[in-house]
Amino acid sequence: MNDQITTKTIAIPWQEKPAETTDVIWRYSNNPIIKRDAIPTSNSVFNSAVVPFEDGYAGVFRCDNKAVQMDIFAGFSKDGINWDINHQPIEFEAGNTQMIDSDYKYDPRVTFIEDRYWITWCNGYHGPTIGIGYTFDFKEFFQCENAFLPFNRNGVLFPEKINGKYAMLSRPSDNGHTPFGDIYISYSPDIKYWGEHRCVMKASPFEDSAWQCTKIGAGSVPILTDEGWLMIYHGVINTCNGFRYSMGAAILDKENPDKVKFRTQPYLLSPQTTYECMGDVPNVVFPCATLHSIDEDKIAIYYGAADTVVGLAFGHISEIVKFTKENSL
Ligand code: BMA
Repeated sequence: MNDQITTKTIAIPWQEKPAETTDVIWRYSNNPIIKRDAIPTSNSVFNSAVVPFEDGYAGVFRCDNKAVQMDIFAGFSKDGINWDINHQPIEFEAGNTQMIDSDYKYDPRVTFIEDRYWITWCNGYHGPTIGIGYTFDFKEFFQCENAFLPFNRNGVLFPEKINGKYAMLSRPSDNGHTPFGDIYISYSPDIKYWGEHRCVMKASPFEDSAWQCTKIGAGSVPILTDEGWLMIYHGVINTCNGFRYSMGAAILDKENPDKVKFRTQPYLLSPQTTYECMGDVPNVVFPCATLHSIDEDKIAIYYGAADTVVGLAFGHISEIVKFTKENSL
C-alpha cells in the first residue's frame, strides 16, 4: 500500500486507492489520525471539522474531557494529518447577541463564507440546539444567537448564499439519544433569524436501505459539483446491539437544495475496523468535514470513529457522484 502523502502547495491529504479496493472511498492506512489522548485532559477526540487556513489547515475539535464534559477546541496542522490541538477550549466573546449560554458544545462543523469561518455545533441550551459562531483567525471567536429552538443537532451551513440567503441543514431531535431524525433546510438573511424551513430528506424505509432507516443527519459542508450539492451524511440503524452509524452521500439540487436528486442506497463507509467498532460508543462512523479539490478530483473525509478518535478516508469526487447516481434510492 502506498503510504506516501502527496504534497503540493496546500495539497489536500491524499493516499492512492489500494489496488484491492473496489469501494469508492477508502481509509487512510495510518488511521486513526487523532488519538483519544491527543491533549492531556481528553478522554476522547472525535466528531471534528477542518478547513484550509493560511499555509495549512485549521480545525475545531470535539474533545470530551475526563469528567466527560463536551467542548470544542481549535487546532492547527501543516499537512491535515498531524494536528496540534489547543489545550484550552475555545472561549467565545459575544457576537450578534449577549446571550451566549452554553452548557456544552459538541460535533462542530466549520464553513468559510465570504470573509470568515463560521462554526456550527450542538449547543447545550436547555437541551441540544444549534450554536453558531465565527472567527477570522482561529484566535478570537464570537458566538451568535442559537439558530433554532431546542431540540436540534447536526447544523451544517452551505458555503455560499443560496438565492441571496444563508442556508443551513439541521436535524430536529429530542433531548436524548433521539430514535428518529430527518434532514431539514432553513434560510436566513443575516445568520440570526432563521425560517423557510423545508424537509430535505427522511430516514429510509427499512426494506429499502436499513443502514439509514432510523435517523439521518448532515455530515460535512456540501460541495458544489456539476450535478448539484454533494452532501456526505450519516445514517443510523437501531440494532439489537444499539445504534450503528454509517456514512452515505446525496446530491441536492443546486438552486433548490431541498430537492434530493440522488442518494446512496448502499452506504459509502460503515464501521468495520477495530477503531470504528471499539471505543466509547462502538460501531460509529460520523463524518463532520472534508478537504477537497474539484480540480484534482480528490476528497478527504474526516470522521469520528466510535466516539473516541478521528479517522480519515479518501475518494475521487467524480466517482462518488457517479456511484451516488448509479446506486440511488
Ligand atoms: C449522536 C451524537 C454524536 C455521536 C453519536 C453516536 O447522537 O451524540 O455526537 O457521535 O450520537 O454516539
